[in-house]
Amino acid sequence: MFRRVLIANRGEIAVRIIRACRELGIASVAVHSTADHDCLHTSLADESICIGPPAPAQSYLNTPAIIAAAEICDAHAIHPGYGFLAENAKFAAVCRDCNIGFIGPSPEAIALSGDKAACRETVKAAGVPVVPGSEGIVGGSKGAADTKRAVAIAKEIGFPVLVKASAGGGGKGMRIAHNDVALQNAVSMASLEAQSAFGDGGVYIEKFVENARHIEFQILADHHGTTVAVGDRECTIQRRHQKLIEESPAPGLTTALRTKMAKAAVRAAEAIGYTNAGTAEFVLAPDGQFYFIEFNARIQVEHPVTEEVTGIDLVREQFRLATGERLQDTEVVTTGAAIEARICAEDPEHGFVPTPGLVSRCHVPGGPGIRVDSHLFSGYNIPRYYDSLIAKVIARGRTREEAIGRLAGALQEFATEGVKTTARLCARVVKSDRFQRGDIDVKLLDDFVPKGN
Ligand code: MV4
Repeated sequence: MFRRVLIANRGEIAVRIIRACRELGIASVAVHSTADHDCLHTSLADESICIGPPAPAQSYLNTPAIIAAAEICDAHAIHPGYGFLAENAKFAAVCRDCNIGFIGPSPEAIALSGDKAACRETVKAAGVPVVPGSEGIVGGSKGAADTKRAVAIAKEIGFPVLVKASAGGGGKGMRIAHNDVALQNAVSMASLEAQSAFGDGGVYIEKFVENARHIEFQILADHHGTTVAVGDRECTIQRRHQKLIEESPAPGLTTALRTKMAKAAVRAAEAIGYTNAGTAEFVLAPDGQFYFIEFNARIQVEHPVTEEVTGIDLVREQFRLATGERLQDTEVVTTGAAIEARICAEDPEHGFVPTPGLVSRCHVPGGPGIRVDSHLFSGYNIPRYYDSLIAKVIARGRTREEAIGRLAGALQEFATEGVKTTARLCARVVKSDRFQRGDIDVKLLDDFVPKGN
């Protein structure tokens, strides 16, 4: 096992990884921006190194600074967490060239899963259903996007269609179009947007699957050809592509459907040449048809719900797999149900504006079946530079009902003095009849988000 690992991240995921290091007997090295000097990851790690001013590009995205920090402290590997450098193929390649382990997939697998249009073709060729749409991109990568071709494809598959950025993912730069004129506009605009946001204007087309649910499968893959799906997650409750509530197992799936989707997820990962922990994302149509949409080459925010129902420590598995160890639990058993609510420092009453600032006092819930993954502490000053996620409250139960009851209670308890959060909003959602019935769709949130937001 690695003796010393650098964590190229901050917040709750950095804390989560430090805890895994501690259990495995790995010395942990935090890196932090000047704004994060007093953060929990900075103080919990065995060592910490300041890597620059708070702008992400000057600290947590600064490859030379992070590699230098790893060299200085003699770290044998880097764990990127999620976001920042986690799905940056170049960064993974630099680690390889510097003989520093990268806790994640190969640069090649990252590059392929990051090219959403190419990934779609690769996975489709392996026999996994994808949404009807364009073969590869409809241009935009070099020169203008081909609006005529987009219209021709839409004619074949029928409106409405989605225009997606090939370098995007997670709904970033996604546009819906209901007719020819709107589609031409959407394709041009999406391509220009993608060019400025990702430096790559490639866009592709998919039929818009109406009233779809977002279901994903956690994958673990070793370097010896074994790939397993270790449970599914329901992630449909999102606002502007930010998930609010996730759970495992996804309610309402038959065993037959779950098995079929798990096999498709494994096949997708194998086609990509994936190793380590990753996630295959699907949309599930109301008629029971499912379609692969993209593959995420990282540990995800919502990984704890899978850990709670499988008993697998996914971050520990990431370390084990990165050292070349074989997968052990190839027959994964899941028990009970787990639900996660993301608590963000945002004000739902005012358009979800971020609410950085001092948390003068706080109370974090506990009790049977409650887990809180967080970097929050009394006196924490939430910096304004980063993502607003401050805590994940995860409830486990023998049944979904028990998990819901526990989560509702825990969210009710959660308190931060000085900053507004999304905790109460999440409590209202999980206590609702619709959520309790498992009647989950993309519109469910509309009933809970205050008007005008
Ligand atoms: C879709 C879709 C329907 N049809 N793609 C993409 C990113 C992820 N956040 C959800 N995504 C979706 N992609 C096709 N071809 C439906 C979703 C989707 C969704 C989109 C917007 C807001 C909430 C959503 C919840 C579930 C699924």
